Amino acid sequence: MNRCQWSTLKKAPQQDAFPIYFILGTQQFPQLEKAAQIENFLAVLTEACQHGIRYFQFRDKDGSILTDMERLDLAQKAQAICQQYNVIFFINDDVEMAMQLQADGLHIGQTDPQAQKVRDLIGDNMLLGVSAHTVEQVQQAIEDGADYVGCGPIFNTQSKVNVRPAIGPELFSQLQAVNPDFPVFAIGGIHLDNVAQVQQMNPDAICVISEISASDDIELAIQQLSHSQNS
Ligand code: TZP
Ligand code: MG
Repeated sequence: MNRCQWSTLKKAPQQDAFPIYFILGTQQFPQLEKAAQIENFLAVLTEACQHGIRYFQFRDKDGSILTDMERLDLAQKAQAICQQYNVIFFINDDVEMAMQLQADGLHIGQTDPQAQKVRDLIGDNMLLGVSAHTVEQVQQAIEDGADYVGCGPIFNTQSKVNVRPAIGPELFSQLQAVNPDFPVFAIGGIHLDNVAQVQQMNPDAICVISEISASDDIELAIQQLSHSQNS
């Protein structure tokens, strides 16, 4: 799979379902032992893929107890699952791992090397996502060759270490307005009880960790995250 095949990640206006971008690492299961964390990770990812997520980001950090070898092995397994279900596979932060696995994409934050440098390293065939929190950061990401920006946290969240304050729907709209043709994904604190507000902002994808990873009914969670209840 290469970047040309995903030439636009922009949601078409007539498309009724919001694409779901699921992010997961073993640190989401801190109450379990390592082997059970891995087992749970794979089971949750498989179920999420079966029920129609569009994107997956492998984000094993922030307290993960895996060794580097175990992390690489798990990333490979996650990639194979994504390939089976035609889910676009991203790696968080790790340029080397993304290149080694030939992932569909890489996602970086503002504390990682600048997107332009990363784009030079990964070449033109890999998708590049960048976290952006201000109008300037969105402009810079576009200039640097990003394929989408992830903007948030929209609401408060416990799922990230050193998380920034919530940006709320108003700033999100300003970030979308930087370039109406550029894909802007919403992330952070999005749950079934507030997703209607997010859907009203018309993001190009809805990104979640805990609403899927901690769900008792992953199928229902994905259905409700992706479909507006008013439509
Ligand atoms: N980046 C900004 S907020 C966040 C990340 C990785 C965490 C999102 O997790 P949740 O559980 O969907 O709030
Ligand atoms: Mg990062």
